[in-house]
Amino acid sequence: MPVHNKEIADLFDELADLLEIEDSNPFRVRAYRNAAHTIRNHAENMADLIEHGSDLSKLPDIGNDLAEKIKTIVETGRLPLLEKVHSRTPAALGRIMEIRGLGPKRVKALHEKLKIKSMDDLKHAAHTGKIRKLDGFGKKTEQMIKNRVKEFTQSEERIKLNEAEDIATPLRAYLKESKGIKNLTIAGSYRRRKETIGDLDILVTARKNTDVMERFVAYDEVKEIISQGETRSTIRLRSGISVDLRVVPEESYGAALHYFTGSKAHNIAIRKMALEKKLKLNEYGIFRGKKRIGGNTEKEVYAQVGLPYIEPELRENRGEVDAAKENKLPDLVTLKDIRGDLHCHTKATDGKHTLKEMAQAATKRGYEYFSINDHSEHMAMAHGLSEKRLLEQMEEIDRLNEILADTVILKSIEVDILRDGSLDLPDRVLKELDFTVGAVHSKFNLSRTQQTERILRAMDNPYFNILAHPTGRLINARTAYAINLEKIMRGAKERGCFIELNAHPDRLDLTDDACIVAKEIELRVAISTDAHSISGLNSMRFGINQARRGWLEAVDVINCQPLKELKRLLNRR
Ligand code: DGT
Ligand code: CA
Ligand code: CA
Repeated sequence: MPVHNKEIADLFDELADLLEIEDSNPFRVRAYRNAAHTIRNHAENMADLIEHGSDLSKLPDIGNDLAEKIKTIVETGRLPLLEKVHSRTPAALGRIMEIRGLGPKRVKALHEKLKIKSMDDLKHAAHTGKIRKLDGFGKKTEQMIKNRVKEFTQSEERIKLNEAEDIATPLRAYLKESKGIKNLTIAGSYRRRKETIGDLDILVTARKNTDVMERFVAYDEVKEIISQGETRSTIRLRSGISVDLRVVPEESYGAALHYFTGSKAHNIAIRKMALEKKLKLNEYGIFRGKKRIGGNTEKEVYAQVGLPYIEPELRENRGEVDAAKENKLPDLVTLKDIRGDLHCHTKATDGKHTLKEMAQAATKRGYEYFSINDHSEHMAMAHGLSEKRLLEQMEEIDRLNEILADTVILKSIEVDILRDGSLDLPDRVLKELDFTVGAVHSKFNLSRTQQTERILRAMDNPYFNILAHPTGRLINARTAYAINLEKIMRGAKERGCFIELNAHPDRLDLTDDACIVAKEIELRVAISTDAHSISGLNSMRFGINQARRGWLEAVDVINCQPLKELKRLLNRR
């Protein structure tokens, strides 16, 4: 089994964390972190490079010593130095340090004073009131630890949709090579495009002589075969995720697809409708008595219970069955409906590509318009745009707009919402832009009321247009800050502002439920990628997935409108 770059990078990151807890030389810690970053983001596999005799020490941040270590990992799967460190400092401490707010010093104190060696030890110490008694800790920290440990253990089990795709795509290609394969669909929450996935559910139809089951359990990435049968097997992959494979007869494909796509609650609602019609519905088909009356396609399943086809993203039993009965299903937004991106960064701040490169990429995607929203100067980060540099960027946009025939670049900024709700650029600058995107990047710990008021104050500014990543959450990494989102959404609607659905797969901020609320109160949404590079523009499809789960139609999305209409919407004056 070839070792993946991610696995190598994870080992170096863990080493850096543990060394940091041990108070090791900061340069050494940094060196391992940088190496991890390089390896993680390198396009070619380290294993392949070594096999082809490439000199790894030529890579950025990799010296001879690190090149040797990488070689050892590729050859043996082990990093001996890390094992040595484990004998002094338990591995779990590295994971504990991922709890936001606990730095290396405090993790060290927890280890030394309370003998904490695992997440469970930490949980126990927090729940028995031991942590608050330590120097440098208090009741608040103890409560924070209790909450975070809970989140942490819950989030561990589900992976983000983009991570699931990275795992599913090569597996799908591999299985497709099997003998006699006909259909193959990844069903379950993956097909419903949920933001996180518990496990993968693969459904296959194949000819009798197929070897798909044998191939499945022999996949290179298998860590453990949990069960193996003729029509159903389950494996766990090295990444930790489990995968179910079911092989069904051709004529059951639609019924099985419906069943294994779920959700369970949706299935139960549909099965109830079948029962009311004295029909039986299961994964093999839809039956009247013993007679099969459908099940080849999902459409047949729905038709037999008297419903139109329901898109997978809607199948959560959140009103879609009633809407289908009344023929009031939404006409869900698609990627094709998107006419532009309203949140992108360039090299001028923390992006990777130039304005021109980003503009060309937008044109290539067929966008009618797109905007540049670099950070403003006062945001707590390096290279924010000063007023002067922003004006220069605006001039460059004017020049580019003269030569770019197909895509209009809109002038914008990601303006920072300060503690008191004021914006970090003066109105005289903001008014020169086509529109603004505003966001919270600091003071996440305000009370719910204060945070809500802060954002409403910001939207009082007549130059504020779109609230970016409204809750600040990072999936599996950072919970939303405390806000009354509905109040903010109603406030946005009253003021003529809009709300962003940030399409980055780490954010997907708004949630699907929040999109449903936005639609209810008729607040329109901007689906934006927050791209920091050309490839970042590709995240749009994740935003579309989430918007569809949130029942949004093209009319609900401002960047599905033609430029003229968009400009009208963004003009509050
Ligand atoms: P996940 O894996 O937690 O992200 O969510 P799902 O929806 O993929 O759930 P999973 O993998 O447990 O099951 C896949 C589908 O199989 C599920 O969406 C619906 C169907 N299913 C599983 N168990 C039941 C059940 O007890 N009753 C019914 N009606 N359907 C079920
Ligand atoms: Ca699943
Ligand atoms: Ca499953």
